[in-house]
Amino acid sequence: MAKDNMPTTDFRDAILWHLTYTLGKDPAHAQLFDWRMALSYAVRDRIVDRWMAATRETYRADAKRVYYLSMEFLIGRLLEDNIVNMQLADQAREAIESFGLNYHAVLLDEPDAALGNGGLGRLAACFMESLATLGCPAYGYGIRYEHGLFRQSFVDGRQHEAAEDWLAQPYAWEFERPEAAFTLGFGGRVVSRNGKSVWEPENFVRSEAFDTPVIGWKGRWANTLRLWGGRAVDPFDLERFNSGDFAAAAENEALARTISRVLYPEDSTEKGKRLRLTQEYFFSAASIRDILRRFLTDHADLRLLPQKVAIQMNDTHPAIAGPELVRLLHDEHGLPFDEALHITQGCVNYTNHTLLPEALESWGEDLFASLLPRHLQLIDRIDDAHAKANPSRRVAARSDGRVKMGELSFIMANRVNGVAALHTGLMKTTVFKELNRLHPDRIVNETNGVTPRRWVHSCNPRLSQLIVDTIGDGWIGDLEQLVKLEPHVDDPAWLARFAEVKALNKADLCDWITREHGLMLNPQAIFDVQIKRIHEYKRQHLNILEAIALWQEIKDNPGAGWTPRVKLFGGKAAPGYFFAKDIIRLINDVSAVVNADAQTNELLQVVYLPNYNVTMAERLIPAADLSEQVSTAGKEASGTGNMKFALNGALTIGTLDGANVEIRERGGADNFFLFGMTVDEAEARRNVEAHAARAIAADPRLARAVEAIRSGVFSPAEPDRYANIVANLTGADYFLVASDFTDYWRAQREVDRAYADQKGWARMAALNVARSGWFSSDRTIRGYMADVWNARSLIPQE
Ligand code: NBG
Repeated sequence: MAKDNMPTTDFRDAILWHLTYTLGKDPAHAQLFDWRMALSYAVRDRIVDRWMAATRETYRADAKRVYYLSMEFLIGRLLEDNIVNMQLADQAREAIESFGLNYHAVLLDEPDAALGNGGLGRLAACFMESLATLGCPAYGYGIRYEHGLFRQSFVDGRQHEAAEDWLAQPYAWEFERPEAAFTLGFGGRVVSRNGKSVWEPENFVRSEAFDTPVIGWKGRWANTLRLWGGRAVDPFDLERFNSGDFAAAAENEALARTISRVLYPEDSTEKGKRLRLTQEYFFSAASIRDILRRFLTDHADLRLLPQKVAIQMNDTHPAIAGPELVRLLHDEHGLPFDEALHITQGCVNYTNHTLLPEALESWGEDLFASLLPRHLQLIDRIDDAHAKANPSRRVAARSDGRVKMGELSFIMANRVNGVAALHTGLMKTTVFKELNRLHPDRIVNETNGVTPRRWVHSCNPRLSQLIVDTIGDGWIGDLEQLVKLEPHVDDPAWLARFAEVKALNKADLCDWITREHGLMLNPQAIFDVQIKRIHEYKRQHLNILEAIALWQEIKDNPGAGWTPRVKLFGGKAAPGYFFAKDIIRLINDVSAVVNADAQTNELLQVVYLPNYNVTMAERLIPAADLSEQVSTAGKEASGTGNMKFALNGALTIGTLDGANVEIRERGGADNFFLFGMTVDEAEARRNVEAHAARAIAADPRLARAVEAIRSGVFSPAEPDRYANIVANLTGADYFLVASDFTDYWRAQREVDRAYADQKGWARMAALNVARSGWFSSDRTIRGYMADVWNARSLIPQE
């Protein structure tokens, strides 16, 4: 093969070409990495053509562009996604196998890009895919963290964190754009010059762009994910080097790079560090400049901005984008302040993802002023303008000595949205009650969704094939077509195939767990799965308490006809969240004791899989029978895992919280194991004196399970290891674990009975699949396009 053989239409040749000329490898010596990269480049070439066509079309149509600003994009692996969306799966597999390689091993060689913590980041990744699928011209903007979310392992049952380095190898999908860089200022002071306020920053950093194309289903449209990396303005001080101070010579570069070095691993917990605010300003300011630059290439009148630009702030992390845009329009482009504010408010929108008070960002004004002195002044003017227009009662972004990013985001936004119906309703009555009263049309609901390409079609090929065989493949791009499955659930032969898919998926998972962790699982058991970040409100400790109580009952009464169960856990705890880390350790301790009990281990196993990530979710979800969605009512904004499970034929045991409510409404109450208090009941319960102690006294099973933890049954070498958890469960118990336990136990036994009827179970699970088509992120994005962005698709409608 000679170099001028490229471009080629033959996919196999394209891989060989890249192996030779891009990677410089002789096929005879190529490693898995080389083959994976060569395959990725061959796929990428084809994506690039579509990408450029889409970009040209966006300019030609002078269409409104959507900008999705997010501190997190939890992407996972992209190779299979891209192959599938480009409809190259058969060609890619054939080509790779023709080289004597295992196709799956090549796909799995890719590092899992974890530039996010959990649901919020994964939602952003699903949204990017749906935006491309729908042909909505859009850009994702975020940070190119050198180290994504930490790698988790267990040492004596305890979480151990290690740095992750997805960029240790070159990343196949990105294009570096050294020309698209901005110099950003921090700190310094504001001076008055000719009656104008001028910010004189003290420090400067450069933002450098890295672009990843995001291809939609069937390759009909592609958008850009642009991630910023921090660079020094003067990377190297030759004078200091020459004088022998080698470390100091590179100091500027090291400091600048720190900005994009690590993802903050907190998730719905307290943050508030200077570096975090620096990161927030860094990526928001770079993105806003980029947006303005693009607008100004084709337009001169900045007043047209809201017609051409919709900016979505994914939670409050990019909230500084609002004041930054005001600053650029007013200070740098000379528009009057009121006009600058008005234009900005026409562009900016805000999604709220949590009501937990500890997760609502705010910054001490001294810290804020030391980093962003001009922005603090502008926030005061924004507050004043807002108060003047809404004189009834003052709600301000700056109050009590703090800058409150939720209030700021709301005041700056054209639309504010929640992520599930229940959550949106609660936003109106709790955190944004007063602002909602002032702006009753501003809050809208956009219930979350997930992309069916990754979360059914790719991760569950057997189920996908069965659905395709049954109703064709239209559902992959139009998930609501799944309703066409409904008549088939009463066909015994079809239902048997449906059950067979689950059985085979479970067998695959068992093999993998045996290979990776040396554990043998009972594939006949209910696979009961809780995978998500570890947080008190998500109540993994309720689940493990039930496991303890179940273990005790089985021991009391081994012959009572128990339905075998495997409880699988996965998830990371924020490194500084000690209670969550205790929960992890407790689950591991319980697992060690229960799995070693020969009297019960045919009937109950508890497994905590380390280092849960997107790839692991793709393995676990297709093999799950039962989806644990047990948060305290009112605390889980939406959940998206709950949707993935339902779509893959798992039944939910859950509370009336987040999107569970809508999943149950659509799937049918008969196909959902509901338990626990409602939001109002939970609120009322918290006011009952000693509610936890009462609940424990009223339920001997619960009392015995708590006592086992307290007395060290699972930590014999250190009986008081869980004193903290026990004190919480028997004391304040804000998340109402004790109060919901009895009903949870009841619902779990209903699960046992339902599962014992295998056909009945399969029917319920199939109904869940058929009725979950609404939870596609395509539907969600259509909602944003219509209600929030006023944006349209540029794919010609058939
Ligand atoms: C999370 C919520 C989830 C929700 C995702 C996506 C944060 C701050 N919030 O319930 O906890 O599904 O956002 O909306 O990560």
